[in-house]
Amino acid sequence: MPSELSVLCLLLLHTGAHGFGILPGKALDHLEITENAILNSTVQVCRALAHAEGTDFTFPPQPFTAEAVAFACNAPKSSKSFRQAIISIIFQNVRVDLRHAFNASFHFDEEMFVQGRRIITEGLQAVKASNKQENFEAAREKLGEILHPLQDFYSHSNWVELGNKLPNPNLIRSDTSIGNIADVSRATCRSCDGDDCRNNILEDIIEQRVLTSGYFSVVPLVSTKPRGKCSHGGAIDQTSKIEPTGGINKDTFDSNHGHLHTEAARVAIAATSELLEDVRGAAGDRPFLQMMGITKGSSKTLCFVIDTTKSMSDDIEAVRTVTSSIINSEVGTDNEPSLYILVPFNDPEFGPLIKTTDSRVFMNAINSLSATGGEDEEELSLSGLQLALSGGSSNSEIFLFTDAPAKDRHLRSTVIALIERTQTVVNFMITDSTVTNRRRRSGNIQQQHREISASDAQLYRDLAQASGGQAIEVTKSELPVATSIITESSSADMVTLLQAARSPGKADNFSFIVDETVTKLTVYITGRSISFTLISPTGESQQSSDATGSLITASQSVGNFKTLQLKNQVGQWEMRMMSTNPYTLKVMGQSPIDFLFDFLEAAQGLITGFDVLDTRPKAGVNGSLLVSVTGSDSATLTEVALIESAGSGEIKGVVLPQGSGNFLVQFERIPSVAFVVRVKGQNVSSTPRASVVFQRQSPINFRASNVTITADSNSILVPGTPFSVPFSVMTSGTGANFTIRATNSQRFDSTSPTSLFLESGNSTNGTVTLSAPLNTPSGTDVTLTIEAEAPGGADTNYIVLRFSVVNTVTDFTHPVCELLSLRSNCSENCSLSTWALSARVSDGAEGTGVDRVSLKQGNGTMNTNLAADNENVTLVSYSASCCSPDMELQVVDRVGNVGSCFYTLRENPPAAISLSTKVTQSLFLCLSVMVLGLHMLTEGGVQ
Ligand SMILES: *[C@@H]1O[C@H](CO)[C@@H](O)[C@H](O)[C@H]1NC(C)=O
Ligand SMILES: *[C@@H]1O[C@H](CO)[C@@H](O)[C@H](O)[C@H]1NC(C)=O
Ligand SMILES: *[C@@H]1O[C@H](CO)[C@@H](O)[C@H](O)[C@H]1NC(C)=O
Ligand SMILES: *[C@@H]1O[C@H](CO)[C@@H](O)[C@H](O)[C@H]1NC(C)=O
Ligand SMILES: *[C@@H]1O[C@H](CO)[C@@H](O)[C@H](O)[C@H]1NC(C)=O
Ligand SMILES: [Ca+2]
Ligand SMILES: [Ca+2]
Ligand SMILES: [Ca+2]
Repeated sequence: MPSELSVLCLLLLHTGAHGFGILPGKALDHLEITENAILNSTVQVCRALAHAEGTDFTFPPQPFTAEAVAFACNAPKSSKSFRQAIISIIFQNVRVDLRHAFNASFHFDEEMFVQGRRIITEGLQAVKASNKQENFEAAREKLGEILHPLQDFYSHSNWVELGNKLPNPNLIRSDTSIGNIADVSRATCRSCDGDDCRNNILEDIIEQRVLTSGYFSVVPLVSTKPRGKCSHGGAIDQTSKIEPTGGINKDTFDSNHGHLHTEAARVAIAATSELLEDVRGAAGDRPFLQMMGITKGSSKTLCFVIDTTKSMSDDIEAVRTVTSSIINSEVGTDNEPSLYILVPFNDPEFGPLIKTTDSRVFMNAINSLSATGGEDEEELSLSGLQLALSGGSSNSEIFLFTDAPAKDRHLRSTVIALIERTQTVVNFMITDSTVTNRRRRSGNIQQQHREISASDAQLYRDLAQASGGQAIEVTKSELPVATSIITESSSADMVTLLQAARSPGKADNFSFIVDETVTKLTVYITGRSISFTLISPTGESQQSSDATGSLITASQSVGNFKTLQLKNQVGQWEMRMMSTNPYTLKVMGQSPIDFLFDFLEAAQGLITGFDVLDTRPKAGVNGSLLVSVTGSDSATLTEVALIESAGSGEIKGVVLPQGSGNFLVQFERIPSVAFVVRVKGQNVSSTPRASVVFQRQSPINFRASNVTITADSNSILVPGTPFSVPFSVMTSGTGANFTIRATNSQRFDSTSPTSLFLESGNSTNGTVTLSAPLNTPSGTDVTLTIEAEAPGGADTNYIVLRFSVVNTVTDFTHPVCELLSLRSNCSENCSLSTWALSARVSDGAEGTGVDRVSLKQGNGTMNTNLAADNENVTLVSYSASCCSPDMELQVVDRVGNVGSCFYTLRENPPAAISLSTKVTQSLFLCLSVMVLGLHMLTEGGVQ
């Protein structure tokens, strides 16, 4: 055992973070186990891809961090979305303890092996189906949920006690035996107390390799534990006080089987890696990385929502021009968008949402748009926007083009809910429409301008402002310029330094801090006749009317929209706005350092921990945020404040570092009015300039509410089967009849109450029923927003839920290969000779069919084609140099069952010991030491 290595890892950990204290209990360890496995798997995939693409790969230093892994994957701009993906997976994992605390199947308690495995395998099918439809957000959520029981198996069952050193591969398969499960009537444990609990599992159970797990209940006296069965153990488990006393869990070092905690955690990491490997096999390497938020290029999404009604032909032409210019200038550069989304809307139709990673597919979709129909003068703009917000990626930016008022104004609060929850910025490109009338009598052609009315435009302005975006109002002829200014400046590493709006307008002073990492400092202003004075950190000033000053290096103005490029000067700037017209002001720059955050809610009851909110936080009472600093492993937060959007009131939180760049921030009070989140921090840079002070702000404006909504349901919808989502609503304000709205992004048939009477402090229940049509493809994503609105709209809250549609899977076996021929004429000098094989791959008569065949190992050339006589058979031909004597095919069917076929020229194929496995082994050791510093459970020892 290379013990120096273990010592090194331990030291690194001690100097680093101390785990994720905000999520006490077993959450802590699920978090570490999950993060370690994700970092490991991602490194493996990036290494394999680099190898396949013939590029260099350098392992990041250990212990791995998301930053370092994104860098090693040659995707430094993805570090923020990678962090976000990891956090999202972990939150869903941790949530299982809060949502399903007493459901034994989710924790492999009470010998619920079959039920626990069903949760994993059905969830795994959903993950694979979602990935296939590129619904990565849904895939991540489900992935997090199923990793929880998978990891618990190793702590709660006797798998490790049976001497197993490797994961149980049958937990991620549905057609095999899980093992020899103890009969319900078979005794498995004897009573024990303290140290003698090491040997409380009956000898015959161990000798015959019988699987069992502990019973668990927090209710005293009433116990469902059958005679002779093991208990979970620990202070709050009441079953462990009943014969046979004691327990077998390995959640912490203090647990009854705490001496096996490290071993259990080690196997849980390996099991997590194995499941991730299966997901990777089904998805393919690039889509797997996309699920993890790692993409080539800039990792930004280019999302257009476009009105395609009759008067829009000029606008569509402008979008075409801008798109082709973005594609021509950015494809192949590291500023290339990694995802393209297009949502057309018309009246009465809207959609479909087109999502692609291929710029040509996107360009073709835009080229095929034409301006027709639309009937009356209002169009379904918010329906289109709702679809884009539901199907797009979080933390991104949307551009909506229209010249008409929204016909679907009733979606206003739904759209705001989705903006807040996905933290997406929406920019509106509003043009006046020109109606050409031919006046027959005079023969003149008259042009009539129809400007969108002030109140109609106000809805778009309000939505833009809520999201921190711009509502740009220009003529059709100005649109191309305005669009290119705003889209071409968008980049994944643009950070917001300041965002503010005043409506009605009033004179006000704003300040922002520019740090050394910021470049391309840009100010965006919307509003009419705006005047201001800009003051630099050195006290220099320049007025808006002054074209010769040195602070503004370039400026452009079109319609109500103005941008200024500022001289790069580090320090605190000031912007004195003089206007009394409404305006928005936004200051952005490029910098790797940014932040992510989620609102948290402390769990009530026996299980302690924090859950991420899918709703608005509670107004006027205390609340918490999880803030993650991205783009630097050495940055730390010094201040987090909630700033009132309309004024200057602010509430500062208490910042508690949690390690891995995460911070728990606790606020005494969440404002009752709209607010933004602002962070300040320090980055210790390696350059001589010792430390950088930075400030960032969320562009999105958030609101809190006196209404709470909770909902809990399965997250998988089966087409053709009605699906119920029970929810409850409560208000701490005055009782009244609340309006209830339930909208889903797929226009599935749905029923829900339209109003509920709420008594103050008492919760009221309701149910939404959704039905997906029978022909809905597996992996379809649906977002359901349930809203509750107080009379007159004085207060609103909502919950945003995501479901996956998954058809019942009956194909559980992977495709198989049959070798047709293998020819070799290898000579002494392997580089001068070649070998070749051909094989047929099929998925059997009952199977869903071969979806993908790829080369997993081997340096040769592979070709595949469908058999002429049978389209269910794929023929593979392969040829390689004799220096590359091994080859492995990965074969995947349409529901994601993954198989592999290995062929070799060697007579005694070696157990693959290569450099890579050695590296993996050392990592493994390191991780097993890492978990020593952590706990699977609190001392309370909740399952
Ligand atoms: C919540 O209730 C308090 C007191 O009743 C009130 O002052 C506040 O404005 C309400 N907040 C919201 C968001 O409605
Ligand atoms: C709430 O609505 C119900 C049924 O529509 C009505 O009978 C009741 O009077 C309403 N209550 C209030 C406080 O408005
Ligand atoms: C809440 O509901 C319970 C049971 O329905 C009832 O006894 C109680 O009076 C209600 N509380 C209020 C404040 O209306
Ligand atoms: C509301 O639903 C919850 C959870 O499903 C249930 O425990 C509670 O009894 C229900 N309340 C009423 C008043 O029906
Ligand atoms: C890392 O991932 C590889 C491949 O995905 C796997 O074989 C290995 O066991 C993993 N290592 C650990 C420590 O889980
Ligand atoms: Ca129109
Ligand atoms: Ca219309
Ligand atoms: Ca199959």
